[in-house]
Amino acid sequence: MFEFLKKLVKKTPEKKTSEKTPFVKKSISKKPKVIKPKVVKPKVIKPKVIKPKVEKPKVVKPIEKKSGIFSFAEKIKTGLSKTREKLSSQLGDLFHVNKIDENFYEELEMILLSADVGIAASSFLIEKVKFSVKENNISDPKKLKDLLKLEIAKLLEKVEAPLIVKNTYPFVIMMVGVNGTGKTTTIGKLTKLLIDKKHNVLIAAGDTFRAAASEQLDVWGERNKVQVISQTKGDPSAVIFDAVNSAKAKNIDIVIADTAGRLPTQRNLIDEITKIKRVINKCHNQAPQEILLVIDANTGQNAINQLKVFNEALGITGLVMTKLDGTAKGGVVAAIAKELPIPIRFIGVGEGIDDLRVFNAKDYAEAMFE
Ligand SMILES: Nc1nc2c(ncn2[C@@H]2O[C@H](COP(=O)(O)OP(=O)(O)O)[C@@H](O)[C@H]2O)c(=O)[nH]1
Ligand SMILES: [Mg+2]
Repeated sequence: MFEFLKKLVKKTPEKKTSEKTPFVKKSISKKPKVIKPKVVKPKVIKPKVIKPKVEKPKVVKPIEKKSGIFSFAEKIKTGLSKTREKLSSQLGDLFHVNKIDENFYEELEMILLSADVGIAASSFLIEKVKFSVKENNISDPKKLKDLLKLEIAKLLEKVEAPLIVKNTYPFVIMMVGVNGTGKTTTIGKLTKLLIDKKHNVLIAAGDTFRAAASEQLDVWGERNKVQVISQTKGDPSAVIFDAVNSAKAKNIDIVIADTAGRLPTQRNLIDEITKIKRVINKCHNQAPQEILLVIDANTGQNAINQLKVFNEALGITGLVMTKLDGTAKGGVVAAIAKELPIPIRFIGVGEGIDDLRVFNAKDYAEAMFE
């Protein structure tokens, strides 16, 4: 028995020791190597999971901003489509010519004149373009379009000065211009813009010469939910005087005064509107703070004459160029910028309440070309 047991005992430890040593040696040397990377791995994975979560909103924001800017510029582009279509087809033909020479410039000048840019502004722009072509060694006529666009934008910057409502309430805006240019319609659109800027507005129906003028203003008043002050067969100065005093009493920020555009003679018209200006000034020594001349873009070069006449009589502080949507004469703003640079505050691109835009030189130049 003992012999047998001894044999058994001897055999087992021999086997154990012989098996243990290689096993232990292997396990000690391998285990820490396996554990270390396991600890590191989850640290690498975690930030990978967080990153895409942070990136997602960053992608959404620029898309929103881009679409906003895009849609605004697009509206001006639509308004100027007739001018752009005409310029593009003519310039397209011209740019098929290979050489930039004197003939090329002469034709370019004719194209600018046809878009009512006017002689002074056209020759000014051609000189600028010629200079840039020499400076930059440009030989490809197609590159000229960008150059021209840039020079027009620079010229138009002279008349880019948006209307600022000064803190001298009531701020009185007097609308003047010849008959049919769009004074009454612009009052309706401008009221909307000012209401959107949180101003309260009162309208004075100062065109007592045309029977339907006051009814037309009532419609715009209702659309904008603002009061329109009028008198049947009243004196225009008296109507506007009442309106400014009423605005003072009611703490209303802005009074927009409509005026007649046609009287039996031009002298009568000028006499009446200069009288209105004096009367407004009696109500408030800083008013009218803004005298807006409304010009129909279809008038083309005659716009300069209208501007001269009204400016000499009243001192025009700003312009509204209307009906740009229906004309190819959109270049007239460049003529104004060159010949009598009075700020173009707004442009009218349609008959709707939202069809008045703040004038911006770069957007305008961009919208003039394809
Ligand atoms: N297409 C277009 N029509 C306009 C614009 N502004 C005014 N009109 C239209 O021109 C006409 C004369 O406008 P109105 O405001 O009565 O001119 P006012 O005599 O100067 O007061 C109306 O039929 C208006 O709808 C414009 O920007 N675009
Ligand atoms: Mg009118």
